[in-house]
Amino acid sequence: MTSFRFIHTADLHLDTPFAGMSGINDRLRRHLQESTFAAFGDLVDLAVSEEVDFIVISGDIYDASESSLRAQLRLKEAWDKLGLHGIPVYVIHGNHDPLSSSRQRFVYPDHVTVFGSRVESATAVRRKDGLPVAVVSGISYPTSSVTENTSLQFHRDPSSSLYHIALLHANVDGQEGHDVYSPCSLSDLKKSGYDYWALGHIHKRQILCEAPWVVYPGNIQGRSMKETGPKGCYLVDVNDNKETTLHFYELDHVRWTETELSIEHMTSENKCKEMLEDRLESLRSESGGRTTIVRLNFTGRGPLHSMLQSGRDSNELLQELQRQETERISPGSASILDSVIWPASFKVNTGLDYDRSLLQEENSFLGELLRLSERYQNRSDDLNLDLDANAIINDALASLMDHRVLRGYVQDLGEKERRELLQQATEMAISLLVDEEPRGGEVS
Ligand SMILES: [Mn+2]
Repeated sequence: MTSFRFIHTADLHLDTPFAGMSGINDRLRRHLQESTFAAFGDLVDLAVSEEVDFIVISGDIYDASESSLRAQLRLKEAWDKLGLHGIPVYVIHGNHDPLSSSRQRFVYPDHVTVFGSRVESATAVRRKDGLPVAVVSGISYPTSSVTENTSLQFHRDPSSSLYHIALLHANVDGQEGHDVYSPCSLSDLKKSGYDYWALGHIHKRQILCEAPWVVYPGNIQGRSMKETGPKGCYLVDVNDNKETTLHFYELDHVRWTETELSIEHMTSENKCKEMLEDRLESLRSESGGRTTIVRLNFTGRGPLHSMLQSGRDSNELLQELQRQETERISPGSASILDSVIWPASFKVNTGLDYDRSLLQEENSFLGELLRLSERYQNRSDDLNLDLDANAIINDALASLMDHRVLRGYVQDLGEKERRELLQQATEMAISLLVDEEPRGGEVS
């Protein structure tokens, strides 16, 4: 009878500053700055109410290696509460909070086990009867940058029949958007003989494998528009036969999300604003009271394209929506902060409403431009088919490649982003060129 349950979490990033949010109301800013702590507080409550046997935290507890005193005090409070309920915690440090960070003011209490810079193991017991149920192993980052494949240091103890859990802060199979620290492959992890790889580092929740379990729980609180959707932790149940079941619990207090709006049937600025307001209200009713930060993604073709593309008008429209939301949450208003839907930004992927095929056939600069763009967008994987389209694109990018900062940006673009960028550039060129020389009847 060796069933047990634990919480797997990672990337708490306590005290994330949420810098760079402009135009934001003070109360909302405080709510944001509190959100990493609030999510962690809910995690502690979940551990208590679900009576887990232990918690594993796979790195990046703090957002900054020079962690704030506030973050450390709040963490200590959480440890104390867990200690009071007899819940042990197993911790590794990641690239954001390596062992080398100098400002650790508190010694961790006895019920919190921190693994060092070589793989170490501990035996976890079931709380109700003290029966050993799992071997928990982990390795911390000594410094903020670990480029060695540390997963190779994990070897199952062949003499033990206990469930084996490995804590590792790593980028498995070189996932995009995160530094390639502690690089390793899924097959490295599979070979180790461990039953459950409790990963951290990649903030997107994902189960890479079920035999063995290889799991990124994601972070517990989204930190920017790059981290959309529900965020939380996994509650893991292991039964007597070591069969493992995962249940995801949402913990985030502020959710980042994107919503798409087509401008196809929008005939005026006022209509556009009404549709935006309607959308924000429906997001509010779906939010379950959770503060939501939303990016409004405009698509489709229509007369409002030019307005949205002009930075000035679209900025004013956004600011107007923000002003209305700020009024809802201003100190004098009765509404509660909990149901804020904050319109943070616009993403404009719209086009002019024109007959593209007619324009494309024109014997003009614009016609030529459209044909080129079309060829690049539709080119097949056989790049040889369209060498000159590629050459022209690369030519156009050459001056960016000479620029120290822009070069990095261009080189990091994936194929999909390149195509999106080209699509936007094409639409921008079309609206500029069409506005320049109105074509009778072709442009509405
Ligand atoms: Mn992280």
